[in-house]
Amino acid sequence: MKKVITYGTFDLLHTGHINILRRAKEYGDYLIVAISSDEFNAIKGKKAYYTFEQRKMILEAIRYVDEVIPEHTWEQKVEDVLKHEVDVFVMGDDWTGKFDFLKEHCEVVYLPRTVGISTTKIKEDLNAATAIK
Ligand code: C2G
Repeated sequence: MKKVITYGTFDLLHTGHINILRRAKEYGDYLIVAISSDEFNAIKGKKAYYTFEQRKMILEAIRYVDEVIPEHTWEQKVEDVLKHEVDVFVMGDDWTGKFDFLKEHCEVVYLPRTVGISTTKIKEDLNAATAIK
């Protein structure tokens, strides 16, 4: 069984997230998603709208996702790849090069981001719409 892993916050789930999850799954038979904990999001300078538990529940409902694990630190990736016997690590290309150190343990793939959508844009558009009312 070929195992794939990807990492992220996945807040306010949108088609950009779905695209990368679908494409990541195409690299194998089993997709693990490591979702950033609320505490790790704070380290990333992010404040998710949904809690870790809510984001985990939403991702577990996606057909491409086989397992959801927590992401607590930047450093856990090598341990995760070894522990879960991962063959392929996939991330959006905004991260190109940042995780090349994993190449000694697994294949590293950076996929093009979906243009025009992001959790930040969703929040900004909603705030703007509310302001107009
Ligand atoms: N993504 C995408 N297209 C978008 C938005 C996001 O392909 N329009 C991808 C990102 O490149 C990332 C994944 O969706 O691979 C999750 O995005 P975020 O939830 O923003 O995750 P991020 O904050 O990049 O966290 O250790 C890695 C970090 O946890 C990644």
